[in-house]
Amino acid sequence: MSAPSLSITRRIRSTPFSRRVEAAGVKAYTVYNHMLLPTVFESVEADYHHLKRHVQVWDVACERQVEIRGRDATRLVQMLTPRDLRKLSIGQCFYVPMVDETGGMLNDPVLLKLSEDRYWISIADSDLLYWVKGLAYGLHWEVDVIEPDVSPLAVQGPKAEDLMARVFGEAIRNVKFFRFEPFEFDGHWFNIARSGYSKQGGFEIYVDGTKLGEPVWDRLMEAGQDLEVRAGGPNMIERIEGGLLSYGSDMTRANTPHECGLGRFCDTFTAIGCIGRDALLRVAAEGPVRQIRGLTIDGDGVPPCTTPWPIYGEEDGEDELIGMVTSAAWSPDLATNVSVGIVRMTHWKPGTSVTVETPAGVRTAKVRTLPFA
Ligand code: THG
Repeated sequence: MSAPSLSITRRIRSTPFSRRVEAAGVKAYTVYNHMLLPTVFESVEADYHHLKRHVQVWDVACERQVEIRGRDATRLVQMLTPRDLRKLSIGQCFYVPMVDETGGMLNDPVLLKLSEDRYWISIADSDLLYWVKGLAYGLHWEVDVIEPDVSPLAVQGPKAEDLMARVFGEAIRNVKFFRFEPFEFDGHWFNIARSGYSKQGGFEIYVDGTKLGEPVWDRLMEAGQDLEVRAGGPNMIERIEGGLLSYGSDMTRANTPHECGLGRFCDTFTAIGCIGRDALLRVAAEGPVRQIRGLTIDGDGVPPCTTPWPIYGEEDGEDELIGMVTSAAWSPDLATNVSVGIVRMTHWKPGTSVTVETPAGVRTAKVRTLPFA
């Protein structure tokens, strides 16, 4: 069976780095925020090993920014999330659940505070722009809500800091986790954060405009030759090992942040003004009845999870449906299948034995804590 290919048209937006990504031999894309997101260069496993040893440059332009600017910007951003934003300072990033009026997850972006009246919401895969624009219009508040021409380029892996220091200077080493600062490139200033969708460490360059995309890419590739720099992308195996969640896969509008294990990013009692606050107060106090967990699945490598796989557990001597697996991959380093799923509280204790109905057959599995590694 040959893998189907993707019909690319204008609707599936290219990025300032797309020509370089193709020249680097991209083998697979996914679509994220209506934009190309490269996922495989050599193979998922080879890319995984390389990411954990060296350094990669990722076209993550699909992490689009929703910019909120104006006198009421802070008030509007606080409406979107149960995380208390009074603790967010200029130059800082927060990972924030964003919820609707029922407390359902709309997105799980990284929020950047650029100034007292200006924010970037670096979104996951959902059309958050329309929700925010609708609110701003309906409230008649003094804010502009736009998608600026900003394209993140991630540099990830254990050698990321050395590579970044060569291109942007030694001062990059002083940028702390989830902080950002402007750095100069050919007379232009880019915000650079220590962040990214891997657990291997690294940075994200918010490349402003389209013109400089290829020059930045080229400079990183030239400077990193002896570091074995390569093109890469968010890696399914590494992100599951690291317990990084994927909106649309591991969580949807049907889940509260607490079910997603994102309760530590919620201050529901003090987040006054948050749209979903009333709905979340009860679950924040009582806790959820199902929650995201890791699961190791026995046997050989399972195929990717494209529709949820049922999880069964024993209850009063009978096998009952107690959850579903939403992402899975074979982990070469852990020598088992690692997966993410949502599990009912009766079975969510780490170490609990369950069975998972995978396309490769029914498998025994064990509930684990996230992250795996
Ligand atoms: N970087 C930026 N934008 C993004 C992502 C990113 N937008 C889309 C997507 N990724 C949003 N989802 C996540 C998920 C996890 C993290 C960041 C964005 C993350 N989590 C860390 C963790 O869970 O260990 C740290 C969270 C913390 O401690 O604050 O980094 O990757 N720009």
